[in-house]
Amino acid sequence: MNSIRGKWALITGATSGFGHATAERFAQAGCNLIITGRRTEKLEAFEHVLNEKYGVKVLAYCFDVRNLNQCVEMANDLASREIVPDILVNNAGLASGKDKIHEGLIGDWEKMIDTNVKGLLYITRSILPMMVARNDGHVINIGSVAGHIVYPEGNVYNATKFAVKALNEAINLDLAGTNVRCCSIDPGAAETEFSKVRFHGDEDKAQKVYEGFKPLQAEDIADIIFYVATSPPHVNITNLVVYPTAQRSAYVLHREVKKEEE
Ligand code: NDP
Ligand code: 8X3
Repeated sequence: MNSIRGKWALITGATSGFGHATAERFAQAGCNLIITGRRTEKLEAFEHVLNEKYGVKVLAYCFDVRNLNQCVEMANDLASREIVPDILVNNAGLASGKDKIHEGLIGDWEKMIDTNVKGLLYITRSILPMMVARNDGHVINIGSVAGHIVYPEGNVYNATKFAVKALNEAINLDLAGTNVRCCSIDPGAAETEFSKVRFHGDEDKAQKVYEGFKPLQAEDIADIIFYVATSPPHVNITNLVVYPTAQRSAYVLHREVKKEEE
């Protein structure tokens, strides 16, 4: 195992779900953290918890990854502190809406494209040059099984995650000859705030997504990210696809039917 104790990991979208669980997993292992998100209160409270509970150094940057200037400002601030992230987890992302393409909301599409594709690019373009200059680093992109197979009403979300898959491959190709590694971790159904966000805050609709089966938990993905981040420097895991056991594809999900409904 390649220890991450004392290293710096930058995790975008650490206020909930995968990002939050990953920050906690990394902190347990003694890794210093740079955490981001838009919800100030959550981010600052989490910064405090990580620092108090695990004794690691934590820097919190509250901003929207859709804002290029703010991505660059964070990178400049890190550079002024002489911090080069050893690990970048490009996690901030979302689905917004689930509609047939001819009924989709343009605002939802823009949110997803601007966050999942352009936001990931802005962060990568701001941080990767520092890694390349140091000839060391690890980029871990959170893609999705939605980037491998399109499902009905997934349309634009699918397209953004296909883009993440392409960019993950592109980063690996363009970094050939350096010691900077790049991996995409592509989960299936996982119970986080994802569905609540997708359905614009409708909790009932969100809960139904996970009825009748055991979905992936944020901690499952955090463990996988930790495994990838601690692999030896000569090992480059470029892609991992992970489904809950009840789900074998976007089209095959086994749900137990409740007795009273039979
Ligand atoms: P959550 O909604 O629980 O977490 C999303 C995180 O991203 C939050 O911390 C949120 O923070 C942050 N975020 C969203 N938009 C922005 C933005 N514009 N700027 C900055 N931060 C932002 O969902 P998950 O943990 O499930 O999602 C994390 C990633 O995993 C996403 O890329 C998602 O597409 C992907 N994924 C999720 C799956 C699932 O089933 N849950 C399966 C496969 C992939 P804040 O609101 O504070 O800004
Ligand atoms: C999230 C998983 O299957 O809802 O990326 O697209 S899915």
